[in-house]
Amino acid sequence: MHRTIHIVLAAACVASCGVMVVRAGDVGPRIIDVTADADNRFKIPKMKDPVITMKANEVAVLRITAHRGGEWDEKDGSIHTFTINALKDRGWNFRLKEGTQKFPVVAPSEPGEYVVECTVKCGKGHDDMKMKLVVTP
Ligand SMILES: [Cu+2]
Repeated sequence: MHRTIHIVLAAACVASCGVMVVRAGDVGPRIIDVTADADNRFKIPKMKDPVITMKANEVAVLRITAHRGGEWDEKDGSIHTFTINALKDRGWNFRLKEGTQKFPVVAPSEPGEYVVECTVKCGKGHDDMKMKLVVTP
């Protein structure tokens, strides 16, 4: 009798733990890939005009891969930035080094369109180095 109960409890534990492991993978923050490329453009795989779409207050991780253009910031070696002026004070201002870096972000609570720009004078095309963040309700 006792043994039966123990086996049932153990089975229940294994089952629920298994479910939790699967769920933990599902609810992790979304990873958003962006490239700040050597031709001084932002790029997102499979998008002609790169746009990031997030829900208001969504938590995500930006995974930005940067490649050096013609010029860079001599002071700290940053080759581009990923900057949203309207959200700078909420952390949306990342100085990029060659390679891939991850940045946790929280979308603003105000839906709308936000312009992403590069603030490092990175060479030809720098003035047009922009993309969009669209925040949906
Ligand atoms: Cu740039």
